Amino acid sequence: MTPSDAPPIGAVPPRGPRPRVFSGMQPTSDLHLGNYLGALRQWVAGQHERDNVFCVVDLHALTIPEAIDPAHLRARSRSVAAMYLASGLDPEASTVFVQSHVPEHTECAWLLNCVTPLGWLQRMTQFKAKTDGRESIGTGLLDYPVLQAADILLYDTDEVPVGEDQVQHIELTRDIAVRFHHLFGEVFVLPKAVVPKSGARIMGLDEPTVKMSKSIADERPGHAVRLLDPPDAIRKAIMSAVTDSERETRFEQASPGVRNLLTIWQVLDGRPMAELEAEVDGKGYGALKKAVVAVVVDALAPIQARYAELQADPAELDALLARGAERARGTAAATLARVKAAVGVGA
Ligand code: ATP
Ligand code: LTN
Repeated sequence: MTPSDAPPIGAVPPRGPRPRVFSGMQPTSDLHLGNYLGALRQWVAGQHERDNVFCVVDLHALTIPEAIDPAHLRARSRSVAAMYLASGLDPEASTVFVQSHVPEHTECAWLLNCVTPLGWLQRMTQFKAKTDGRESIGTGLLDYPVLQAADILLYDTDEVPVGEDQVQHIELTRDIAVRFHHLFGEVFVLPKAVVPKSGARIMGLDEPTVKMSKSIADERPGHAVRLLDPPDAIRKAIMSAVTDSERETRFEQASPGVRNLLTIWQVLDGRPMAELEAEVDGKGYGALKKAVVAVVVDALAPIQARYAELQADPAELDALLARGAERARGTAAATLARVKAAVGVGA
């Protein structure tokens, strides 16, 4: 079919004055400092100037089925949602919901699958990394970015605040939308990734050449600081972070482990890097690590306290997620109707 003989379709609805933001995290395991500094912190910081939708992407978590514990997945989705709120998302300003509660995501993903060349998916860095060394690779893992594209496009999203590792997926989302437009006419808003200037790629404390990640943290206790870690565990992980045998604390000259610690400190402290460098100059890495412990413990204490309060009232959280899903569904259903009309399916 060519655009000229495509059926008439509903136009993209008028845009509100605020940019629409959409983002999500997988409930694969407990969130860590990289998730907070790379994504969650940005979500909270911009929420009152934007129109926000934040999702717990439980269907994405199924793409590595061996790592999933079905008995706990539902509870983990709830606890990741509680973590969003505990980190400062205001449910009045932000719609918070669980992906599988809004069935339009999977339906839209199918429609997008049909316009997505296989080669685009095979080229994704995350797909290559997650399949490396695996014998059996699920189709869901290959298709992961198409479901992510559906998540984003369903909400007429302008901005997607994410860590650096997700930029390629957001670019693919735009490519899929553009290809759909060529085939069937314009129905989507084209989104862009928004990546923080600092903290977009926090590295593993035990191996500063790899990204801090939930899956590695499950296997290696010293890899990450988790947002729910008590102060002792935070101290232990940071004090044993891998550095080097020098005393170099100037960011530009420092080794990867030291840069990572300086980055964490700078983002949470807010002062310019030069001021922090001067504060620990010549004092060795022990002083740097102590400063990082202090700032991380301080940043996480209020989040942990709010999380505990939310856990104490599970019915309230469930009600909030039900309201979130209902609100999300209103937008998602309208977009999906445009998509179906464009391709000529549906009643
Ligand atoms: P997994 O190991 O299960 O893939 P993950 O730790 O990579 O998990 P995701 O759920 O994939 O976490 O990511 C959620 C958000 O956190 C995304 O926006 C991602 O870019 C961001 N993020 C993840 N890890 C880091 C990190 N080390 N530094 C900065 N941002 C990160
Ligand atoms: N792939 C993302 C999680 C994710 C996402 C999204 C992020 C799924 N759908 C939509 C932003 C927008 C990750 O962080 N691993």
